[in-house]
Amino acid sequence: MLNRVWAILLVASFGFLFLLSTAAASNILENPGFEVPDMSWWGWDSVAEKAEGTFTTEEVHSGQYSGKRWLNNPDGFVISLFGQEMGNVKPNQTINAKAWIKSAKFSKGAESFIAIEFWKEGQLFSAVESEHSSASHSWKEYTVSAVVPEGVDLVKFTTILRGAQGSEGVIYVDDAVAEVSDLPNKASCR
Ligand SMILES: [Ca+2]
Repeated sequence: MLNRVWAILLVASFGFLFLLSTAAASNILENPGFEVPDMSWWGWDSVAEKAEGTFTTEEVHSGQYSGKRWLNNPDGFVISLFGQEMGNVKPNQTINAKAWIKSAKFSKGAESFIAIEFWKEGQLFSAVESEHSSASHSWKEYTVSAVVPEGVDLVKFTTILRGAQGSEGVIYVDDAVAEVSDLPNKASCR
């Protein structure tokens, strides 16, 4: 009888923990819809990358603003990175991230995608990338899922606009989400 009581308590406890960990999955990105201009997203003015960015009302997926990036290097290879560092992420946790991107004026192999990057002692350790798209021209949701490796000390959510020599392209980004959970990575089981 006592064993049965313990068993019931144990099952109830696991159920409670499961509920707790499920409820804990919330968006950890700051300013994910770009509704607070000039807040949070690094990489706006990376002149060395020959790409520029701003907050804009030209195109939005929701709200009043989106983030806009464009390539600006007719003479060479271009890559535009911007995103956020995610604090308090631990090894073996799963990160599910997504963002809406609308592309425009893509030429010469320009493409866009999102990624989760893992850094170790100042070096890029590994990265998991979403599907790449070179011609969406309407709002498209990009998704990526990754498990945090052991030993990394920095995790970044990154939005990427990339081209070959002389590529042109504009992207609008909105409604980005990154959720962290201790549950197994469901996305890999499909
Ligand atoms: Ca928005």
